[in-house]
Amino acid sequence: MSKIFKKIMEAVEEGDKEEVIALVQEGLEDGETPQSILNDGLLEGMNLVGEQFKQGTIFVPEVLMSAQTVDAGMEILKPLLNAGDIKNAGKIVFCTVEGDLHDIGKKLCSMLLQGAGYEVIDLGADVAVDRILDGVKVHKPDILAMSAMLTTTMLSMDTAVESLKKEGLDQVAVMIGGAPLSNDYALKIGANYSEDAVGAVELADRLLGN
Ligand code: B12
Repeated sequence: MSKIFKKIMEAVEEGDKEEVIALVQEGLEDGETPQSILNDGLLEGMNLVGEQFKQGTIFVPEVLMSAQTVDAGMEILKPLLNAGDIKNAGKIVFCTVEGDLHDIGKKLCSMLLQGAGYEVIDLGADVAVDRILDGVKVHKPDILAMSAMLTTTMLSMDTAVESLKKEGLDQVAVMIGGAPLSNDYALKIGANYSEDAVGAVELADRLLGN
């Protein structure tokens, strides 16, 4: 592995935002691709952090600092990952569901979807079902995308899909994702699932026939 990726992973682990920003820029100057800086540097770093969190060797404040470094790195990469395509593939309203603050996965999916020509309206994290319905009414998207990272919060996706039906808004396709979700759960609630950001683009393309 290139040295720069290892340095980025370490800086993410240490929650050192300034260092991550400097290293991402250095990587780009050295000719590394935005995709590899994202996957082999920032997200690999976040994986390490996730492992340590799981083992109980670090806690929420440290994870949050690391998450912020990934966010800062993604901000630099975003325009580069989006540069390829300007076609209008469709409109997507995206959110993380109520009670859930995890938004890195959502941001990453949004970035790649935008890169593939989708207009993404990001409602943010911790979004209640009422606000999701309002978002669908106001923006009239082709797809509603919802993210959840907690087994407790994913359950509100079912309520959201049911509420769309009740309000006669079920012409919108629904796609869901996040670590605790599965294809089985998606089928059960009448939604579509993909496990990662590349898959999110493929799924959106398939749903809209792009
Ligand atoms: C970062 C993080 C945090 C940060 C979040 C910061 C932020 N701004 O996002 C902070 C510190 C706030 C946090 C808090 C908590 N967290 Co947390 N967190 C994580 C961690 C380490 C990484 C998540 C992440 O960002 N991964 C990187 C991104 C890129 O991956 P991703 O989110 O999975 O997204 C990808 C796919 O899932 C998919 N995807 C995601 N969304 C969507 C949507 C669609 C439509 C599609 C198609 C695809 C898709 O595509 C993405 C890209 O490939 C995970 C551990 C882990 N390994 O996942 C725990 C984890 C999710 N957290 C966990 C827990 C328990 C918590 C807390 C309850 C801890 C506490 N005691 O307070 C709180 C809850 C706060 C809340 N109310 O939300 C647990 C969840 C357990 C469970 N099954 O419910 C995990 C799994 C850790 C663990 N092993 O215990 N956390």
